[in-house]
Amino acid sequence: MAGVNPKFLISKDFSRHTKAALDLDDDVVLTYYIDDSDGTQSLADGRTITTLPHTTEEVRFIEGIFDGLDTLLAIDFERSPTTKGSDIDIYSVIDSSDWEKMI
Ligand SMILES: [Ca+2]
Ligand SMILES: [Ca+2]
Repeated sequence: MAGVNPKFLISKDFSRHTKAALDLDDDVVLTYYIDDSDGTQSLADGRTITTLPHTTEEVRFIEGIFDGLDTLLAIDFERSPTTKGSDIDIYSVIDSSDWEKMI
């Protein structure tokens, strides 16, 4: 906590600002999509990826993370059945068209 002025943490302006930010977040819903495709598909940014379906355990693990975040944060997380309109897309990628550039 070195360098943090305690007055800053309890100032009225600061708590008002925090409250305003939280009120704003009350309305925010982030949707996530868990991909289930086996094969090759194109992403919006032009990359081609090869994916495997997520296992039941992986899906439960991912849902658990978002459920935990939902409880902790004012933001709500909802699972989307399709990639269209989802804010976060999750793929189980085994190959990507731009991976060779990183080697
Ligand atoms: Ca929440
Ligand atoms: Ca999406």
